[in-house]
Amino acid sequence: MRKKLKIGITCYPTVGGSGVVATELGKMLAEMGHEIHFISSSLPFRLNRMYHNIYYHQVEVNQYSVFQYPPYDIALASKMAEVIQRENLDLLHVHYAIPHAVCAILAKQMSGRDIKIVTTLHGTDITVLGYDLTLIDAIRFGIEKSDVVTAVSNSLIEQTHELIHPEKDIIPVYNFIDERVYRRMEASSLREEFGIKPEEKVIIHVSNFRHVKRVPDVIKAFARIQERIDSKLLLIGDGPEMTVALQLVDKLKLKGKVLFLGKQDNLEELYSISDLMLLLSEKESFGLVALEAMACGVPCIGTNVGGIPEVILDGETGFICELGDITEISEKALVILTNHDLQRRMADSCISMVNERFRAEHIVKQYERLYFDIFSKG
Ligand code: GMT
Repeated sequence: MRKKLKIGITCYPTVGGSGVVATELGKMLAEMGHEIHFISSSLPFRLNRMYHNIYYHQVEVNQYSVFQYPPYDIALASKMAEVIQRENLDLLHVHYAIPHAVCAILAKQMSGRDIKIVTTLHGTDITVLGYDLTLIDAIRFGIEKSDVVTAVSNSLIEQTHELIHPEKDIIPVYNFIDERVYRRMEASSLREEFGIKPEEKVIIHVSNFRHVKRVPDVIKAFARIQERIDSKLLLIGDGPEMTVALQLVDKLKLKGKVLFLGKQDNLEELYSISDLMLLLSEKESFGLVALEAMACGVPCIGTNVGGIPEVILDGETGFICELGDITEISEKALVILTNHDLQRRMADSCISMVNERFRAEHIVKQYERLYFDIFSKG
């Protein structure tokens, strides 16, 4: 029988793809019998009830008047070291090279134990912070000193090599979703609640409304789509670009056609009433929301950016368009929305693609194999 591992997981616990993936991974590893210890500054938002084999250790970050900034990194490393010793952890799986991999390396030294470190790169740590010359050495250090480094797409691996030049091999492990949650379901009452008429098509966009998500492009593309076909746009999420989005909707006279629904749980219900997802980002190492939508049978239009073309297969599960090309995006959207057979075919391909390439069980086993490989190499 295989050894059950004691695994510490650290991620940013607030809403965001990396936090979601880290939490779902922990939940599934716990279901497989491993003992999981989340070490983070607040309870990961998907850890919303008691789970067998899962423990949570809160990092307290105090604000002292002598410090200009609260010492999160040091507090996290100290908590990691404490948990490594007290719980006798076998390995730490951290999400983000900085600060989390660097904290794990410090914690390993503080604890004096030969704990193994697995680091997963999600994108922002490389594609945004990697352009900050003052951080490159720290990112490279976090990568080089980890036992295993994974990244969520091949594109992210390429970018990491271009920007950071690590010597270490980086292993691609795609993101996954829990197919038991993300599946097409009967949610027609939601359409009525939102005042969506039976003949109207529904387009959805889900993000944290950061500039890189290009929410204005989503609205501009929708403006063209709704001139040709009865439709509504659901905007899910909140963030720094919200005011810009509200103003643009006003300017383009789309009030009543664009529904701002804010942050939402139970996204599977919203995907289940949608006909098309738009993900038009200028940086995106993977695009977890596209995977969630696809699992619910929603074709996607994404930009030719980062890992998006690895998730949305052009012509099969949606279309890939050039960044900012509103004409191409709206025309491709209309191709899907006006051709019932194509929409149906793409919806079916989406569901089978998620099953073949991004199946939770396979991806979680991939991580588990990587963990065991470290120990078998000694
Ligand atoms: O995209 C964000 O703003 C959040 C960020 C995060 O750290 O949660 O998402 C990154 O990780 C996700 C999970 O691996 C990926 O699906 C997103 O594509 C990636 N975001 C970027 O690369 C901008």
